[in-house]
Amino acid sequence: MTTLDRHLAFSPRILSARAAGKPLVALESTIVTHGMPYPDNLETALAVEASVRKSGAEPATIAVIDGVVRVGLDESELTGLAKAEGVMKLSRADLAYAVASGCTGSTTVAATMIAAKAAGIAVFATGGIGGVHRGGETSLDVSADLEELARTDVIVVSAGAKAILDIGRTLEYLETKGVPVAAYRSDDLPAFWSRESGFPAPLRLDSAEAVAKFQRTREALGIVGGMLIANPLASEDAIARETVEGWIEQALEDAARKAITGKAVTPFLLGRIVELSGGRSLEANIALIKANARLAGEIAVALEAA
Ligand code: PSU
Ligand code: MN
Repeated sequence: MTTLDRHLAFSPRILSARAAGKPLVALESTIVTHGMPYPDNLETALAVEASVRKSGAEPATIAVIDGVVRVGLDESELTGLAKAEGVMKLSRADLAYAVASGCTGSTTVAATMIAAKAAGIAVFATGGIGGVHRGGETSLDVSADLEELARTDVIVVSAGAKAILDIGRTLEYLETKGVPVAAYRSDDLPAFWSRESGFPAPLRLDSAEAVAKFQRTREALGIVGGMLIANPLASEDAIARETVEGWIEQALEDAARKAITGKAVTPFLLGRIVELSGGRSLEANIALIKANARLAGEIAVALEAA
């Protein structure tokens, strides 16, 4: 029993899924509170849960509510988070602070990985991980998501790293930390809204079973830490890299002019790009997180059999 256990609360649905031996998939909540506007955030959160169920797994959306790490939220709790303003965006540094202080906060990739590990959940779906920001070599703005992937044993399914980042340096960081990065059914590393980032994927895996076998082999060899499965968005939902790049450059300029820093950077850029794209980036973001949830469910099912 870890010391986190008394701070973890499982929803009734998660408890019965567990009792029935159903595989679980963790979902994060920062995408709900800071990643998308209301009501798209709520509709997406519910659709993403449905995607996990289609694969035969049970979704466990994670958030801190009144100082308790909640594993599995019901619709009214998700609605509360989706409408809430000023909710904390929690990462490794402040997850325990929120619990100790009785706060409510959403969990980023890093914090969701910590909670998933504590809850015994091996697979987690998100949209795109955080990484090294453009100019990160001077600003030192590097997401805590990368360090978490290095140390916490959870398989993270995403559409790669967000295109607003410096993808090359993000890959270098992951390589240094020994984090496997595998594109799903592609030779290219996707870049969130686009199918390609301009970088080849370090590894390629073509089935959920292959992901499960790779993970079980890592465990057998005593290799700890997470891995990133980068799932490219379907062609019909993806946006061309050149199109996205224009919006990103404009959003970055606006962020610099407004002197946006720290945790506020990623939510600002995502929100600004939704405006600049006339909602197209949001549609792609919704499609990619649903696809990632579906794949994560398949991987969770395959892991049980591997
Ligand atoms: N994926 C999305 N939208 C998001 C995120 C992921 O489609 O908003 C969130 C995740 O919670 C991720 C965070 O951990 O963005 C990265 O924030 P930062 O760059 O501040 O580490
Ligand atoms: Mn940052």
